[in-house]
Amino acid sequence: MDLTKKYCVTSALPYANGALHLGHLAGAYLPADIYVRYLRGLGADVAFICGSDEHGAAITIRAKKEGISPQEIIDKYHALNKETFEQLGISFDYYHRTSAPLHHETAQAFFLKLIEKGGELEERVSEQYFDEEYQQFLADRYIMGECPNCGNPEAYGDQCERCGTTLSPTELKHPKSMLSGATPVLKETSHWYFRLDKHGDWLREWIKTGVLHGQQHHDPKAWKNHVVGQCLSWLDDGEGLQPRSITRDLDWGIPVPLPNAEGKVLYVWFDAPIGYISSTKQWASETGKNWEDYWKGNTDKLQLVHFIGKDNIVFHCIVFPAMLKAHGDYALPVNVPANQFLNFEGRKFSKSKGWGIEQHEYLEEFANFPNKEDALRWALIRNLPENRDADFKWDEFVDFYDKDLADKLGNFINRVITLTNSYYGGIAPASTATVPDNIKGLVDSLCADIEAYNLKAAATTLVEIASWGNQYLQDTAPWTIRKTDPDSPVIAECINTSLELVTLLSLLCEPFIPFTSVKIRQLLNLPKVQPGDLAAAIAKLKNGEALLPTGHKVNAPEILFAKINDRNDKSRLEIIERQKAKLEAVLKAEASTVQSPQSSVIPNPSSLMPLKDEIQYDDFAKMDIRTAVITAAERIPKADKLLKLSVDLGFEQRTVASGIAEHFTPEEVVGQRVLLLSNLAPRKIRGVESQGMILMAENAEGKLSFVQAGEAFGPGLTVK
Ligand code: B3M
Ligand code: ZN
Repeated sequence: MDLTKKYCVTSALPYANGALHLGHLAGAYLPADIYVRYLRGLGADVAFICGSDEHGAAITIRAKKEGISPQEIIDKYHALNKETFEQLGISFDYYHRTSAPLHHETAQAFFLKLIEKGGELEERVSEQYFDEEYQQFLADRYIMGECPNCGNPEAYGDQCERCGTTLSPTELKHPKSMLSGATPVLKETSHWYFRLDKHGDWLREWIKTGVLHGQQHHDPKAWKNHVVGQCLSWLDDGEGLQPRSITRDLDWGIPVPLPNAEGKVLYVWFDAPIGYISSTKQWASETGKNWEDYWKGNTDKLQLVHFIGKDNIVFHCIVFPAMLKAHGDYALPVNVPANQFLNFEGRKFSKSKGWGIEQHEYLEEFANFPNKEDALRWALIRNLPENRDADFKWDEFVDFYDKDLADKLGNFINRVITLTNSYYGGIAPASTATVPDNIKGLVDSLCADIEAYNLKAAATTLVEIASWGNQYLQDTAPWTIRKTDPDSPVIAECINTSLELVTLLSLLCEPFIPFTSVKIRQLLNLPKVQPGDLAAAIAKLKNGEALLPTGHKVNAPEILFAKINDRNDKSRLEIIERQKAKLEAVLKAEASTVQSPQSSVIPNPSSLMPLKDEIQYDDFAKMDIRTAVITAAERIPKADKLLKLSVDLGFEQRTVASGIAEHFTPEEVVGQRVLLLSNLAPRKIRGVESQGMILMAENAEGKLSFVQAGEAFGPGLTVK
């Protein structure tokens, strides 16, 4: 790590229209906190920046639903998210908010600079849906209609949540305004477009090779494969980069700072990333720093890193860098280590279905759980979705806590402090002991893993060091030597070596489980870890110097982690069992709704498709439905909901893009017998020419299953 450079580390600005769940924590916040705490431990000059994203249609829709103002919505959730992050030890240097005047000024100045540069923004007139009752143009999310690809009647104007197809409002069939419910009319309006299409060449080279202006800007091999893959498929997608509209007709957002822009605001995804800059400005103004040192300058002076979830990759690797480059004054990110998604007990987090737990709910429901913050941090760290989706399970939460924290780390530390007190009255005996060489190697690999954003691997190494300590004590067995030779120097050597390891662990664990680091430092009678302490310790390891001064007196021992699975005290396990019981209740309710249609609980009508309008036999006769078999399947980059299927019709092969990727893996569907609507006009979906549609049945909870003919029916047969 080059400590002569400054570091600006950002985490995605969460929308202030709802609480955050554990998946958000594992995605963009906890990884960033680990990385920044490590940097601080090295003594780096780092700014850790975040804040609330407070504009956009989603907030106004939430406000309308709750019958309160958008300002009340953002005030509520800005405060909740800010406080919850603090309680969980996510140590931002500043948590700002995009409704702040400073951000409005910063975003407007950014916009005007692009106007002034010329050629970066252009005004275009287009037809947009207008709600005549509300006398308001409709943002994409305010329009709902039938998806032209999969028939979902509740597709939004920008995307179909069912098949994942990106849509534009005019593609929806039977569009309805979500404000009045009426059919909207198309009306001319003008908006400003960012000429993203002019940036494709340098972006492609920058993403592929790390080269910018002919210089090596960053190491492209240091970027995660799935990030580069998504960017390149987006850049190389048939349509390539298009000019992007960056203003909206909305009454909530940052006014467009131009005389002829009455009633228009900056598009939320234009202003939000600029929120990183305004948050840094606010922090710098309160700390006497120069904000430009953290946003301007080449990579031998400044390292800019964005931590995000995978759904924000395009905005952070393509759109925002293009905006920064177009503006001309700003640095570009040297890495965007986006995480994949965390699922919860095998399913997606879903507040409406009661599946999952929000950060603040965890803190409330685990209020009496010892080490609740680090228990959660550790469980998430050991299962971070760094390169593929991961799944949070309560049983694993218990295992990681009991096996890693209680049995290995806590047990080792407790034995060392206890032995130091009982053998030497708490005073480290004279000895030349230092950290063993093999441990130095583990420290190097732990640091290298953090610097490469392999945080899960780094955490595993931390446990390995504690395990080595336990084994070392067991093998040396000072308690046995003491019986016959109480003054043996081996005992002093062993205790001191172990104290050195405990001191080292108090430093190495700080980025991961900071609350525990404080406790270990108390047991060692040392101050909390300070910026630069890790670097100083690593230097001592290299020079073969001891971390603890001879004669240092430790405090009395205290158990750090009482096991959850404790037959003498079920209280901690009961808290976990209550969480699992909540999920069992959700599953039971679902099962009773689906299995007994005559049940008193009528399935949510919007999830059981209402009957469509009556048709004639001739309408049905136009469809040519055939039996078929899926012979191959693969994911489509950048389209989480789609699978690309090869389908055997018996007399020919077809390719179909099917919106089932959230329900089935490619492996699960190969060999599946299906029914194919075989004469549906071919359609290009995310670069795939889709030739037909696989028929699926959907239950009350949105789960899909294949519709198929009997076993004996091979491919190519006609369905009548
Ligand atoms: N608020 C989307 C999200 O919360 C958006 C991130 C903005 S980062 C500049 O995932
Ligand atoms: Zn669809």
